[in-house]
Amino acid sequence: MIDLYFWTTPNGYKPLILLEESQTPYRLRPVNISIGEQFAPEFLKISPNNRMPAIVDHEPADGGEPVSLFESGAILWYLAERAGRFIPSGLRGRKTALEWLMWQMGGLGPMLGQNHHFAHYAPQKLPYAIERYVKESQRLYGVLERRLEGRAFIADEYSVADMAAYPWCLLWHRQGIEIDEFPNIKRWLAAIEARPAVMRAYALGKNLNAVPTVTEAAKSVLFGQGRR
Ligand SMILES: N[C@@H](CCC(=O)N[C@@H](CS)C(=O)NCC(=O)O)C(=O)O
Repeated sequence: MIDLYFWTTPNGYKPLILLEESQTPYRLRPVNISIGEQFAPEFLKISPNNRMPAIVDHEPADGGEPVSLFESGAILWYLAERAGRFIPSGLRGRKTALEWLMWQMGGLGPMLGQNHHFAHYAPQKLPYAIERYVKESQRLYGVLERRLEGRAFIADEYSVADMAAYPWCLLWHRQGIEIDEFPNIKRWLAAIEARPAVMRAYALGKNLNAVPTVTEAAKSVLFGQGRR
């Protein structure tokens, strides 16, 4: 059994998609980051970075004590290895899934996160910051568009790399992106959106929380945290 510490944001959906795809038994443990539940001492023991998602695996493969993990990329990789699915086999397929997973974690996710911040949440509209992150987002969409040319998925089969990038690219309309300029991404988004496991994951999320995470009240919880 896996406990998934989750809220309805792109990073949260990544492991939820994998758990649904692999039909791994799990319990959803909501962490409402809009009201500060990420600072609960019990949660910080699992996720010292005060961010969700995080998991606890109560039945790790080595038969030992429960294992906890934070960082969505590490969680995806761990759960995929545990399920024996969604990491291509062979040295080359495996390295491709890993490099695009790292690309999402180190590039696409953080840049789109800053894009959202400056375009939608910052108290001042700072043209330089908005333009910088929209342009960087467009560059990254260009990289993904070229990668998907002649390929159904990011690696040669549906993998953790797709599960990492999809929840972020799904929000293209909030990122200064014209999706018609990226036909391969548009086709890839539609293919993933139609997967029953992905539909189940988003239905679960909507059921848990239909309100946007970054409300006016949430801004003071989420932004400007500084050193605690
Ligand atoms: N690199 C981390 C980022 C996780 C992250 O930023 N989570 C956000 C929501 S998307 C969060 O929990 N924020 C709570 C906070 O800012 O206090 C991952 O991929 O897991």
